[in-house]
Amino acid sequence: MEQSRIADSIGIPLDRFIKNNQEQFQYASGELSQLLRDIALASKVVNREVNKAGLIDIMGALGSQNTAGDNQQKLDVLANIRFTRALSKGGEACALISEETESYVDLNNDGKYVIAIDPLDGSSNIDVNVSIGTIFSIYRRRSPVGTVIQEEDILQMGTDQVAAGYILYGSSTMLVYTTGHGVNGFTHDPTLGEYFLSHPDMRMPDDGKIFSINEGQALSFAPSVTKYVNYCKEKGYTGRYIGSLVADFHRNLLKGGIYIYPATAKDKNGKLRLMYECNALAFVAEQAGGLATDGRNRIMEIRPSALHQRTPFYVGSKEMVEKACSFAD
Ligand code: P6P
Repeated sequence: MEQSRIADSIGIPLDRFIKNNQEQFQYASGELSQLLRDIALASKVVNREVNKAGLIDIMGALGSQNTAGDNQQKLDVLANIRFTRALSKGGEACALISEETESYVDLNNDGKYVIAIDPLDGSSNIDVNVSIGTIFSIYRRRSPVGTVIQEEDILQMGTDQVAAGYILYGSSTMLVYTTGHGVNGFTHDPTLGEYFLSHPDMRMPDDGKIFSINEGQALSFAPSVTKYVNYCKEKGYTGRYIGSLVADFHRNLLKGGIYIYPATAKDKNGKLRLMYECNALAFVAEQAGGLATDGRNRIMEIRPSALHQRTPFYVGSKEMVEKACSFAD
């Protein structure tokens, strides 16, 4: 969007923004509006629960585990229910891939879109009042509308995303998304229950001085990772690791920086999941001028073979990711 339109647009509601920019979505903008409305609605409910988690008994773990073996927190399960219900009622989605469910969820054979979602990433931070997030990807189904969902609809590459974004439940709650025409950020006004454009045409600085990595795993880093971390320290960069991917990513998007979750002894293929964490943030990063790789290859060109597959994840400012990958042997 040219600068003048940006200035005029700040403060407009999400729905109005989508209508004003409908040429940017390759399909009917009403379908995108409905999908983002479904996601925004669920996020408002989750936001309300997150903001009062300490007051009612939804803190802490359920005692169950999700497909990835992570201990499920009560808010994880609640968030998954909210997003599943909102997308099901909205009618646009035919299937849902979620970190919280083993297989994909069949929603509506007449739906045209497949949603991949991490309903509440960073949930281990819920009890200590640290920002958490929702991450989502939107794909167009490949099989004919009205037929049974096929595997080709589910395991699509990141380059096939038609939209992606995240919600950050932080000091303020923000929805940030892209449809392949740049990145725009909306801030939730709880008094009006609406998202308003606050960060038009977001750009990730080409370079930065912040690196995010869990150095508690340093003893099992590959030499290339150790070399890059030492390079950052020699340059006097700042180490910042919130332990909540969306929060670290969002800060790096605004200020410049790199987030790395490499292969470790504990997670041989990295900890983060391709389908509902890495692809979405890779799309946003690239659309904002950044980069996302697995240490060598572009994240969005990884051909998925399993719903919950993991990948090493390097994402952030273009020059920082390029430098980190230059150490790969
Ligand atoms: P570790 C949260 O569980 C998460 O998926 C990301 O949000 C976060 O960046 C990472 O894992 C933290 O993992 O192993 O450093 O505690």
